[in-house]
Amino acid sequence: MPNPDVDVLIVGAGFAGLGALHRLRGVGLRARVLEAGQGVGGTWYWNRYPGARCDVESLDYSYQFSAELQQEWEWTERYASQPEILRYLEHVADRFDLRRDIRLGTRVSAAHFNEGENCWEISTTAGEQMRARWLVMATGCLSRPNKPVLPGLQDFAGEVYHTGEWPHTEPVFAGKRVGVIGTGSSAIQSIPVLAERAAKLYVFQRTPAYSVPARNGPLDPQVQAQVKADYAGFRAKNNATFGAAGFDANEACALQVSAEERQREYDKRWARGGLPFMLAFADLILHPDANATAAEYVRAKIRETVKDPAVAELLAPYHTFACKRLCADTGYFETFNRPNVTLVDVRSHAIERVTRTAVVTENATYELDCIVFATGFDAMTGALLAIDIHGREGVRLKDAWQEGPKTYLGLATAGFPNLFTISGPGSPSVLSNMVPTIEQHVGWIAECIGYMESHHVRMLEAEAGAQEEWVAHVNFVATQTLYPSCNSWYLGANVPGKPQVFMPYSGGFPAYTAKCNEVAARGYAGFIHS
Ligand code: NA7
Repeated sequence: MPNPDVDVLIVGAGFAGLGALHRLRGVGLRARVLEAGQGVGGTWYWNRYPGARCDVESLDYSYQFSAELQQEWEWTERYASQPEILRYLEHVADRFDLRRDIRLGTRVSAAHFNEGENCWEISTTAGEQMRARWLVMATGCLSRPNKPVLPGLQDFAGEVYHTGEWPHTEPVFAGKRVGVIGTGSSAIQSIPVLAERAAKLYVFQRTPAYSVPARNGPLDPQVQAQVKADYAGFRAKNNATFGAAGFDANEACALQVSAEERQREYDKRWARGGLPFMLAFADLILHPDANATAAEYVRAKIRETVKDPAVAELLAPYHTFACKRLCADTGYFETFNRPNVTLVDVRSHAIERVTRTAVVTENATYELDCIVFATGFDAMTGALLAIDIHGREGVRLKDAWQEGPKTYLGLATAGFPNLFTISGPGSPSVLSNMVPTIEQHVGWIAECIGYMESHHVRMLEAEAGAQEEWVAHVNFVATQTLYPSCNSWYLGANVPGKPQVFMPYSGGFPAYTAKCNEVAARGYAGFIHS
């Protein structure tokens, strides 16, 4: 097969893949998307567990590439639910006629770079083969479920679910004893809903989470109209912030203000709800003493909310505030006041095994009809490394990243020509509002490929030296924060055996964007082209 089937092959049809297809068409390239799911939507296709919703506000968590789309789409809630976001992405696929270039139900199993012909040879699990000059991995940061290996799980006679692979037909929990394993964002969203549906709910907690009330509700039509009156201005303002979101950041440091003023700031943000709580003071993720003030505030709220003091104490987190991703909830802590909910501390007595009918910890047996794993994801690298990717000289990405992912700008990896990662490790990705940062990557990649095609460049590869410098910079910036101080999925610490490297870029979206723009303006400095 001398000619590639398409110019660009995109893996994944979530926010990133759909956006990439649209933008690449815009620069005149033939692109095709391969998507494992039976529908578009990526994260929002798979994570359809009860209570699933975004914790970034709807008006912010949406595409900005089309002014018409921004005006037409009406969000109904302050934080959009999973079904609403999925409807939005389906609408985008239809409105921009994307579906004709998307192959659903097609899982990519391997991608090998053919050096003789400067193209990627892609294989699917169904045994199909395709060739493309460029490969864009839009495989998501949180798309490879993390499933703990529990002895005996295969013998469990009840139902087993993972929040990230939720069935399309909603399971019936009425009258059943349900066990949720995990207390991260997915658990915190689903537990209040499951508690209402199930006869009995056991929550198996290893690490308590910091969570703030989301204060979700119908989106005020006046607020929506106001934003739409100057959507471009709203985007420009938000894109200039650290996290590319309309979070209002306080410039003051926590310990430079009086205890009363600190309390007022925290109270104000707690009442308003949502993740901007973590921007109450500029140094919360930089200084341990500042951090401790926010941590203590949340613990006090938990003690106020949860009636049983022993349960409240177990739910109170003691690790660094926000160094595992902060959660936003609707009635999470209140749920533990229900008579049908029991908190099980699996930190002091770990889960030992599963039997035909129960989860057995070191000190008790819990008879269950259903187990819900809310145990998160092999984040940021899991979906990429699940594909057998071979670069130049047959080097496997798995080997190149043996000590942790190494990229240039989170966009490209030395030794893997003509391959781009959207929201790859080393880019702001999960520390920012995903949709604008995805769009920044998609725009940069489309312009880059367009430029290379028009300059007849057949091969583009990150320089090893430029990559080393970027990796060192990403690590340095992370060490200036408290992020590396706890065993989060940002670090890969949630997956046994995974190398522990702080993966996202913590220098902020504006600094990152400026760097990407500078690299492009200098004729793609740090890349070798031939
Ligand atoms: P997270 O945030 O990774 O949470 C997973 C939870 O599962 C967390 O509480 C883990 O405890 C727990 N876990 C994982 N493995 C085990 C085992 N083996 N035993 C007991 N408990 C376990 O995933 P989510 O899906 O909630 O959220 C991911 C992101 O999606 C979120 O941050 C938002 O960005 C959206 P641990 O803390 O590791 O002790």
